[in-house]
Amino acid sequence: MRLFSFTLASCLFLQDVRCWGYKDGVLHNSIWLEQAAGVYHRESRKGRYQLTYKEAKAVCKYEGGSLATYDQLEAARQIGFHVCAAGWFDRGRVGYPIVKAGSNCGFGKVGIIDYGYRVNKSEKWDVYCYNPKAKECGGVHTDQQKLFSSPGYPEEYQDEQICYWHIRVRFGQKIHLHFLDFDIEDDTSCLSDYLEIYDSYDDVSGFAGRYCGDELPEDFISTGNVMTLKFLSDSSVTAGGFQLQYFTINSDFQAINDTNSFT
Ligand SMILES: [Ca+2]
Repeated sequence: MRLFSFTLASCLFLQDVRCWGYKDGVLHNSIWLEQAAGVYHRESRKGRYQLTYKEAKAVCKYEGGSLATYDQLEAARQIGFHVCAAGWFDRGRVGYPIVKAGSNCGFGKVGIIDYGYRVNKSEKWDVYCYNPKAKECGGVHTDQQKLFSSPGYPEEYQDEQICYWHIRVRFGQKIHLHFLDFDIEDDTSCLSDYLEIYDSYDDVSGFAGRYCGDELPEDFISTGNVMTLKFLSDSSVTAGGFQLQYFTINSDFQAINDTNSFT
C-alpha cells in the first residue's frame, strides 16, 4: 500500500508524463503537450494534413502568431512537446517533435523528425505556430470537486478559442459531470462551436459526445478516473458559454470493503 501511494504521488508530481501519457508507444496528452514554450500545433478545421504553406502561415498569423522556427520547436520539444503529426514550420520546412521513440511515430527516433525544406509549397500538412501571448484557456483539475466555466463567463466566450480541460481524480474514483448553464452557438452538427467530452486522458480516444445549442447536456459519469473536455469556437458568432461542475464518486468503495474483509 505504501509503495502504491508513493507511485501515485510520484505520478502527480511528475505531471503524468511518465504515468499515463503513453499509449501504443505514442504520447497522447493534449493538455500538456499541445502547447509548450509558446509553440502549438494546429490542423485545419477540415482535418489533418489540409494546409498548404501559405494557408499554414495564415493560420498562425490569424491567431496573432507566426510559424515556429526549428529552434522554437526544439525548445518546446525539450520540455515535453510531442506531437505525432507533420506540420509546416518556419521557411517552408516540415516536421514534428518527438519526445519518446515509438514504432508508430517518428521512425523510432527522438528529436525533430525533419522532412526538410519542401520544394512544393502546395503540399498539405498541419502547422506549428509560435505565439507566446496566445490566449490560454482550459486547465488541469485534480480537485475532488470543482466548478468551472467557459473563458470569460458569465460574459460571452470569444471567437477562435480552443480550450482543453483535463480532470484527473484518484485512482478508483469516477468523475460525475453536471452542467449548470449551457449556451454555445447552435448548428445542426455542432460544426461551428462545440464542447466535446472524452472519457479519456486525451482527445484521441474515448469520445463521448459533442454539444452545442442551449440545451443542458445530461450528466456524464466517467468510466475511469480521467476525463477531457474540449471547447472550440470558430471565427464568428459567440454565445453565453457554459458553466459546469464535477464531483467524484467512489465507485469501488463497496468492492474495496469486500476485498478488505477477506484479508
Ligand atoms: Ca462561433
